[in-house]
Formats: sequence, C-alpha cells, structure tokens
Amino acid sequence: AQIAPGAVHLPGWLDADHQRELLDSCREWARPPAGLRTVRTPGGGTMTARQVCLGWHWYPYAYARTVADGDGAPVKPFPRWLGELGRRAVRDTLAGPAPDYDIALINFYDADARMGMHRDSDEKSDAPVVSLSLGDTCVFRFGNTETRTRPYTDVELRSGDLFVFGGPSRLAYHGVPRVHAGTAPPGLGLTGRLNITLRVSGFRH
Ligand code: MD3
Ligand code: FE
Repeated sequence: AQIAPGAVHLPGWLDADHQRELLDSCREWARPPAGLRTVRTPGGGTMTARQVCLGWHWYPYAYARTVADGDGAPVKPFPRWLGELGRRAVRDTLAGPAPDYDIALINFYDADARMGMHRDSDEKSDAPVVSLSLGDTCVFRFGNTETRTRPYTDVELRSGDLFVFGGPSRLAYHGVPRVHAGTAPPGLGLTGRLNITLRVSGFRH
C-alpha cells in the first residue's frame, strides 16, 4: 500500500524462512569486532535502539569507515546479496532505477526502545531507503517533510514487512514511538525487534 508519494509498505514481503536467514545474519554482524554498539549523540544522550552498521559506519551525524565510538575496528563489509535484496525490494515497490546499495544500518529494539522523530539526511544520494522489519511489531510514525510534528500517519510494522521510502518521502520525518513486546512470530526465536535499512551512501569509495 502507498502511504504517501514514494512511501510503499508491503506487509509480509519476507516469508518465515527468509526472516530466519536474515535474523541469523544480523546476529553474526552483531558480534565483535565492529559489532553491536550503543549510539551516543553529540549532546550527551544515548539512543535506546542499539545499532550495527555494514559498509559505512554511521555516527551522529556523519559516516566513517571505522567504529570510532566502539572498538575502533573497520566496519564490516556490505555483502553483495544484501544489495540484490535491496534492488528486488525497489523493483517490487517503486518505478525508477535499481540503486547500488552500499550501507546497512541494523537497529535492535528491546521492549522499551524508541526512536524519536528525525530525518535521514547524512547520505549524499536520493536513492530510496529500504526498510525490513523482524520480530516484535512496532508503531512506525511517518510524518511530513516540514516539521517533526503532525500531520503524521501511524503504521504497524510486523515481522517480514518491507517499507521503501523514495521520491518526496526520502526526507520525511519518521520515528518509532513504541514496540509491542511479545508479538514476534513464535517460530522466529527473537525477543524484541530488528530493523534493517539499506541505503546508498553517494560517497566515493
Ligand atoms: C523514511 N529506522 O534507521 S524504519 C533509521 O524502525 C530509522 O528502526 C526506524 O528510522 C526503525 O533511520 C524506521 C523506516 C524508515 C527508515 C529510513 C527512512 C523510514 C524512513 C528514511 C527516509 C524516510
Ligand atoms: Fe530514519
């Protein structure tokens, strides 16, 4: 379903087997070196969702090749198959060119984690962002490009859902006001929620 121009939600895009495979990969990526870390903001706060990056390491508010706010190790490589998955996601949702994805940001939410309203503007490309959800259902808040307040649309994101944000939605404010604990598919073996976003850096390599 199209939520706004360029913002398309495909519930259940990943079947149970593909969800489990992606979860296994996320667990590997979360291991040190350059594994799961707590994101500290320049103002001295900490994000409640913990994160691991592939390809380029994000820290508020720029990208680098090493995990300066973690163990200092080089960021893990972005696998080719993940780029193929991203292109397939775009092909299934939007018209337009097939992007060459080179960044994955993986956010791990426990029951109390949230993400405040923000825009993703640290990439130098306007290619669509691909979002994949695993585990617990969350409330995803999709706003507007002008303000971090109303009007916005709340959508439930469930395990296996795909969301693609391109065109005029690429710079919209968005956030995750809540996670519904205990709603993950019983067979998946995940407590909490995972979100994988695929992005094009637009940087010279
Ligand atoms: C709309 N992640 O990683 S996914 C993020 O569920 C982020 O972890 C949330 O916001 C999460 O930056 C929301 C949906 C999402 C991701 C990226 C977007 C929506 C977006 C980029 C541009 C516009
Ligand atoms: Fe975001």
